[in-house]
Amino acid sequence: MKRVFSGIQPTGNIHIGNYLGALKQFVELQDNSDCIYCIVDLHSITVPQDPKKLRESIRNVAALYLAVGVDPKKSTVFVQSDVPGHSELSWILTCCSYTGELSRMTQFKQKSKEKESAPTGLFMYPVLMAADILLYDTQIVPVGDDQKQHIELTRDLAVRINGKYGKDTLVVPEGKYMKSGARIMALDEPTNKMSKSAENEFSRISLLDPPNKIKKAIMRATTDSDGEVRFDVENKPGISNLLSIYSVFSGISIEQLEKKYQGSGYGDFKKDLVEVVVDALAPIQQKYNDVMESGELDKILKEGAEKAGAIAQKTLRRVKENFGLGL
Ligand code: ATP
Ligand code: LTN
Repeated sequence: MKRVFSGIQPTGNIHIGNYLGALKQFVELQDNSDCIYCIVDLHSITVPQDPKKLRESIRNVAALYLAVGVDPKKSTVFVQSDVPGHSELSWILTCCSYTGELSRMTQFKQKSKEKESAPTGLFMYPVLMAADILLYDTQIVPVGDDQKQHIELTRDLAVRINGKYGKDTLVVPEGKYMKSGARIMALDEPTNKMSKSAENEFSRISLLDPPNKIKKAIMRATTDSDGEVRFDVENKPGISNLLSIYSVFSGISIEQLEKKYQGSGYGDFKKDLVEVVVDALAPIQQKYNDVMESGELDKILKEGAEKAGAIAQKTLRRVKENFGLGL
């Protein structure tokens, strides 16, 4: 079975972009792969976090993993900072990375805004992500489109290290992206990706949003003025984004949707979309409440960390051996 690894930051507000780009793949892969899913709390402290809120958010993301269908009997679910190997391998990889390649990372450039006071953690973020992946001899990494550059860096680091320290030092992974849903755009500004951290809460639909909030976000979503429900990302980014969301949640193709709403204007289309999204999220919200009430979460995460920790130890032993580190 192929080894799969992915992670989501516990920064709150997991939205339908995270779900359609990443989480949905987590669930699909777990029947025929050996999946490890992580809550990457060390990544989230690259920007300041409130300790109490962070701890809450970690449990919130873990519960959402289970709520969307990640099954702890099939997959390993754990919190990154519970396995010390992530930080350890991260240092070894740091010493094999170049400041030039890290400076070119789009996410770093966007988030640091070239400020002197940009946190060093933001700069090192992709190396820690590479460590997460390489620590488990991962072959497949299901992620959204925006992570492509980080996956490429991970591959470059693995190939570079294998060239210098022996070809069996690290497994070179591959990214896996959804055909549709890999990049859901913000509802208010459909040329930006939907984001957890955007200020306007109506720019996204979070998985735990109540129906009236979902309705407001969709009815307010930015569209164009020609009134035609047609998929055309270049000229009609707003409607195209809503069509993608409608299509992946309902399973109806975009062409069929275009036909269905021919001549009917945006109002009806949006009203139906509200219903589709509310219906799709209702069972997830129900399961989330069940998981939170069950009191099983801590046990699942503890067992997950033990399982992940054992795999991590094996990889680290091999890497350190090849680097000549330790006794
Ligand atoms: P933010 O949305 O605040 O920028 P993020 O991108 O850091 O947060 P993560 O929690 O790190 O979000 O991402 C989790 C997963 O969701 C990643 O695989 C990422 O590629 C995916 N993802 C994030 N935003 C979108 C989006 N708008 N469309 C599709 N996938 C997305
Ligand atoms: N950088 C990712 C989150 C992340 C991740 C990982 C994803 C951290 N480590 C390892 C896949 C594999 C993001 O989506 N912002």
